[in-house]
Formats: sequence, C-alpha cells, structure tokens
Amino acid sequence: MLNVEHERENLTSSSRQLGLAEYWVEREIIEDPAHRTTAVPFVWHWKDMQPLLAKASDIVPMEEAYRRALLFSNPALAPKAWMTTTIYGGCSWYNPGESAEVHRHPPSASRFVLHGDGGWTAVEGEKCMMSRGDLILTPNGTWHNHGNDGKEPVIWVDILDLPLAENLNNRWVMEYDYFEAKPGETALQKKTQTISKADDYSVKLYAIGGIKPTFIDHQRGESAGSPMFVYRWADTVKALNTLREFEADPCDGISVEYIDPTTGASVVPTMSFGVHLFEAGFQPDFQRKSSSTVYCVIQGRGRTELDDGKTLEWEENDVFVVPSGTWYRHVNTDPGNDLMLYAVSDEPTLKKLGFLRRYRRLADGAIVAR
Ligand code: GTQ
Repeated sequence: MLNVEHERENLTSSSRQLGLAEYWVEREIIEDPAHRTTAVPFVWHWKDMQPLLAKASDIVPMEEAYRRALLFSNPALAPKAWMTTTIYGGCSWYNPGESAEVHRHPPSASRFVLHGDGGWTAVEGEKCMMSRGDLILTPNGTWHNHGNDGKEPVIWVDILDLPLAENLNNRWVMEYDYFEAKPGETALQKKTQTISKADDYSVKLYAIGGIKPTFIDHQRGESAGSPMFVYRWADTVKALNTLREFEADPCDGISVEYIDPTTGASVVPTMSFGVHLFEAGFQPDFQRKSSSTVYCVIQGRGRTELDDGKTLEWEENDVFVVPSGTWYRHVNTDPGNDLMLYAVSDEPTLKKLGFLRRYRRLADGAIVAR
C-alpha cells in the first residue's frame, strides 16, 4: 500500500517535470464550469458614463488617446477590458474637428451611434456619415479612420470581436502603415485615406432589400464581411414597423438582423448585429443560449430578469451584457413606449463551430430546445 502511494507521488512529480498533468487530479477544474473564467451579467449606465466621457473629452487629448473611449470592462474578466470572452466594446467621444488616423486590424469592428450628426468613419474609400441609431461596419481587414465634421460632440458605441481574435490568434497586430499612390507615382504613407467612393455608396448599392447590383465588385479591400458598411436607423425602424402585424417571437420579440446583402449571412463572420422591438405590455419567456449578447438601449426602458431573481435595470443609452449560459428575459417596463434594443452576439461563431444551443422555458417550467 505504502509502496503504491510512493509510486503515485513519483508519478505526479515526474509528470509535472515533463509538463504533463494528471486528468484525475485536474478533473474537477476541467469539468466544472465554476472553475472557468466567464463574464457576468452587467449594466453600464449612461448617466454615470456620460459625465466621465465628457470630462475625458476635456482633459484627454486625442493625440494621446488614439481612441478616446471608455471600455466596457466586465468585472469578472479583469484585468482584461472585455465585455465577454468573445466581445469587446467601448463608448467613444469625438469633439468637433477631432479625428483618428487610418488603421486596420483582424478584429471586426462596428459603431452604433448615440449622439451627434457630423461623425463619420471612412472605410475602404467610402466616407460613412452617421447619425443616432446608424450602424457602421469596419469588417476584419478594412482600412478605416474616424472624424467629426459637425458642431457638437459625436458619441458612439464600438463593438469588436477582439477577445475572440485574441484567444484564437494572440499575435494579431494593429496596422497603422497605410499607403496610397496616385497613378504612376510612388506610394506615400498617409494618416487619412482619400475618399474614392460616392457619398452614401453602401446605401445606394445595397439598402433596397432583395435587390443586388450585379455589375459592381462586392469585394471591398481585404474585407472579410459585408460590402455594405452603413445600415441606416430609419431603414431599421421602417422594417420593424412593417413587422408589427406578425406574431412576435416568445423570447426575442420582434427582431431583425443586419445581413450581408450579397449572401444573407451575418455582416461579419463572427458576430450578429440586430435590433429587438418589445412592444409595451409584451411578456417574453425566459431563454438561455450558449452565445453571449451585448445590448444598447436605443429607445425605452426596462429590465433584464435573471434566473436567480436578480435584475439589470436600464434606460436609454445604457449598455448591458448577457453572457453565455444565463437564463434571462427582457421586460419593457414603460407601459406607454416601445422598447428597442440594439443587440450584438457571437452567435455566428458558435453556430459555425457547432457550439450553438438555445433553450426556452415555457410558462409551466418545461424547458424546450429551439
Ligand atoms: O475606433 O477604430 O475601441 O480600431 C478599438 C480598436 C476602437 C476604432 C477601439 C479600434 C477602434
């Protein structure tokens, strides 16, 4: 007996020295989700965040900041400033005349505009002007720079799949070495890209659903995503209003997804972007997904009820996160107003990899897969 104990100790230490671990010792850590680094449900309130951003816009110069953003940092993922283990986000503020130099990176990025009419992102030669509720995409591989031509600050929510890129490809780099050449001349490095596309290029080419131009090259630079870089809020509202006559999903309400108009796929390979409409009085069922979703309240107020009796209370411009594995439902608490939530999830990634699971809990408590 003693001899076996001694041999087991030898086995453990010999294994360790060779960089090997014993499954039977590690089993609990491997199998029990409680041992994993997971995000927690969390809300960032606009009323708290806005004064800090305003202060930063006063005392943190753009030249130093590169991006003047406050990053939504999930308390369970510190020291990483990540919303979930796949999604990163921040709230950016550009004063009139401020800009950020042209760059690109493997994470796909997006802006959802909260305030201001003069803001823009130039993406692969298109100057995408933006207003509240508009979605601007800079898919993986696209060169982009930002600016504000208006008279008031521009504020937007950035969402990127940066943690996913980092977990899958830890050596990804931010590129700032943007070169442009006039025909016949040598290429010069530039901080701002020349606008080479017509105003509203994305909208003109792609914003009529079901009709796609067939004489235009849809590949834009090295983009890994949709050639449509701008999705206008007015179009989203129009679509949602038309859908009101149809029966809402019992968990998600009336919802739409922004898609690549040339394929019908998600606008970037990794993330799904969409908007949910919960009409006043609608009572959704609880649901649970293996994907994680981040939200921004574009209109209305309400709360997210979680399975443990906890709630996240939120109102306009608040940002919140529902991580993978959470039982939840969103409740519109304003009896006189529709609720509209901008939503970004990692669902396309999980779906492609075979990890996507979705469940709904019926009123009688029964759980059904969806
Ligand atoms: O504004 O393009 O928060 O490239 C992180 C990376 C914002 C941006 C971020 C970026 C940007």
